[in-house]
Amino acid sequence: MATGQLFSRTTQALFYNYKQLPIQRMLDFDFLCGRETPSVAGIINPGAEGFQKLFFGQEEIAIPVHSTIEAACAAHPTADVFINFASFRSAAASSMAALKQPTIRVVAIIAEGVPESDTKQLIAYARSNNKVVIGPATVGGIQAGAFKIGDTAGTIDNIIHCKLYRPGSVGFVSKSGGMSNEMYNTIARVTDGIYEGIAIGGDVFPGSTLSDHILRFNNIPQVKMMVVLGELGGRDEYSLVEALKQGKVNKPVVAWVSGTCARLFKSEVQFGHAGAKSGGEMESAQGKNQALREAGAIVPTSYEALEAAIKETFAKLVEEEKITPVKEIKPPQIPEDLNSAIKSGKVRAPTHIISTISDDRGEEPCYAGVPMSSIVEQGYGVGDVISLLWFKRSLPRYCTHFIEICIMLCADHGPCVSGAHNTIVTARAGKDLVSSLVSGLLTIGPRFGGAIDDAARYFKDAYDRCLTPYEFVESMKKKGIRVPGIGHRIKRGDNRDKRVELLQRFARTHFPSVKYMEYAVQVETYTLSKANNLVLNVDGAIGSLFLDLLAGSGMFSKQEIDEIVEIGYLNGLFVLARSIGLIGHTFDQKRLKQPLYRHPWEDVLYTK
Ligand code: Q5B
Repeated sequence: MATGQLFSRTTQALFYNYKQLPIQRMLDFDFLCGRETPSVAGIINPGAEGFQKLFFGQEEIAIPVHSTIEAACAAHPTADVFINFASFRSAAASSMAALKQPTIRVVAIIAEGVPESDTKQLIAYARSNNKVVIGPATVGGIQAGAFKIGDTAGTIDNIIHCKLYRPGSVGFVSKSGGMSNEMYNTIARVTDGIYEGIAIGGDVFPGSTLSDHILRFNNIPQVKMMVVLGELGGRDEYSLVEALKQGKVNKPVVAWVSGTCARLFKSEVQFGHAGAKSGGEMESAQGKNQALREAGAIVPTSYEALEAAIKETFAKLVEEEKITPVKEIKPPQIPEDLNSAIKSGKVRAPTHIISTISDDRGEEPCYAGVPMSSIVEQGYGVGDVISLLWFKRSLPRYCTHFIEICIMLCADHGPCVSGAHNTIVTARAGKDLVSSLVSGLLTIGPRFGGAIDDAARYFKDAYDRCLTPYEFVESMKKKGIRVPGIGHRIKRGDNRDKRVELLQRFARTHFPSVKYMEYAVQVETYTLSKANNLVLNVDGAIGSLFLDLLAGSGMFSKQEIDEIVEIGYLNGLFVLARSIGLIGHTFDQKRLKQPLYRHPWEDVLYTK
C-alpha cells in the first residue's frame, strides 16, 4: 500500500453507477470545505452517456456521464479515485477494470456480498500494482476538509456536527462504517477532530487492512494520534499488533475491538458483518484487545471508556505541545434544496403550470375529482370520461350516450376521405403509427371534419339573432363564407348521410329540446333548394345538436356555453373519433404489407 496521503483538496473521483444522493452529498461536502473543484469529475453509468445535473453549492453543474470505465478514465485522466456503487454481482468485475486503468490509484467498493475469491484477486492485483482498495462492504472514508467517499459520515448536519469540514489531528480506522459515524462524533467531542477516517469494511478479506491505514497515518505529519475500532472475528488486528511490536508505529494508538459480548453466547455468534464471527480465543474481542494492549496500544477496559481514553491521549499530546489544536472556522451554509424547504414550510415558490382536470398524486388518479375505482366500479363509459376531462362534470346518461354515438359514427368513413388517404400514404412510406396517425389528423380542418365548431358558432349566432334560414345563408354568401356543416362531396338530397339521420333520431328521442338542430334542418331545406349537395353534413349535425345538449341539459351556464363554443371544443369529438379509424388504416396497410404509394401519372393533369 502506498505510504502517506490518499486524498487531498484537489482529489477527484469517478463515480460508478449513477446514485444521485451520495454524489450530491460529496458535492455538498466539497462546498462545505471550500473546495474549488467538485470531487466528482465524472459518472460511469453503463450504457448511458450525457450529463447529470447536480448542485455545487448554489450553482448547478453538469457532470459528464460515460458509458464505460475506459471512456471515463480517458476523459478525466486526473481523476484517480474510483468510487464503485455497483451491486455485489458486478462490483468485482468493474473494480478490476478500474484497477487496470493506469490513471486509477484508489478503488472504494461499497457493495456487500462480493465473493471472497473475487476480492482476493482484487487485493492481489492492487498490491502488485501499488494501488489501494477500500472495502468491499464499506461506506468509504473521508479526509476532513478535503475529500469524502459517497455517504461517509452521513448527512451534512452530521458532518458539520463532527467538524469534518476542516482537518483535525486524529487518524481513524474502523471495520464498521456505521460505527465510524459514531466515532466521528466521539472524536470531535474530545479532540480537535478527524484528519482522516477510513472504514475498511466488514468482510473477511478487506481490500486494505487496519494496519495498512495505521502505517499510512503514521507517515502523515498532520496526524498526531490514531484511533482504531476493530471487531471480533478474523485476525486482521494482529497485523497491527505486529506493526506495534516491531516499532513501526511511533504515534499513540487508542484501540478497541468490539464484540466482547460474544462470550455471553453459548454457541458461535455471527454479528452484522461477514467477518464478524466469534471463533477461537485469537478471534475474540477480548483476545485482540489484550494483544493490542500488550503491543503498546492504549486499550480501555470497555467501549464506554474509549472516549475517555481518546480524550486523555489527545490532552497529553496538547500538553506536550505535540498538537496545537486547530482554530475553529465557520463552514459556509449549504443552500437548502427547494423541495425540502417547501416541505418544511420555509419558502414558497410559484408554480409554472396550472391544471384542473386530473390529479395523479393521491392513492389513485382522479378525473375531475372522480377516482379511477369509481369510474370502473360504477360502469362509466368513454362518454363519461370525456365529460369529466373536457367539461369537468358528470353529464346525464343521455348526454354521455350521445357523445359515445358521435365517437362511434365518426370513427371512420372509408379509405377515400382526406384523413384516411394521408394516413395510408404515410403508412405505406414505412412510417410508424404515430406519424401515420398525425399525418391523417393534420387534414382535419374547415373542409374536412373540422367544421363542427364553426357550424355550432354560426348556427348559434344565427338562431340567437332570430335570422331566417334565408337571411343566414344569404348573409354568409355575401361575406363569401361557406356555411359550415352544410355540403358534402358524395352525399346528396336524395342520398342522405345515414349518420346524420341516426344522430337526429337519437336526439329527438332523448334530448329535452332540439331547437338548434331543427334550425339547422331549416337551413338545409333552404340550401338544398339551391343545390342537391348542400345537405346538413355530419359536422353540421353534431355542431347543432351539441348546442342543444349544452343548452338543454341544464348543466351549463350561458357563459359556459359561450366559452365552449368560443374556445372550440367540438372538433375534438371528430379528432378523437377519427383517430380510431386512422389507427385502423395504419394497421391495415402494415398488415397488407403495402408498398410505397406513388400516384399514377395518368391521374395528374400536367399543364403549363
Ligand atoms: N357550396 C364539404 O364541397 C365541402 C357550401 C356551398 C354554401 C356551403 C363543402 C364545404 C362546409 C365545410 C363542411 C365538413 C368541401 C364536411 C366531412 C367529414 C366526412 C367527409 C367525407 C367524413 C364539399 C359546389 C357549390 C359551390 C359552392 C357551394 C358548397 N358548400 N355553399 N355553403 N357549405 N362545406 N365540411 O362538394 O355556386 O357552384 O360556386 O366546404 O361542413 O368532412 O365523407 O368525405 O366523415 O369523412 O366540393 O363526411 O360543402 O362542393 O366546393 O364544388 O362547391 O356549392 O360555393 O357553388 P364540394 P364545391 P357555386 S363533412
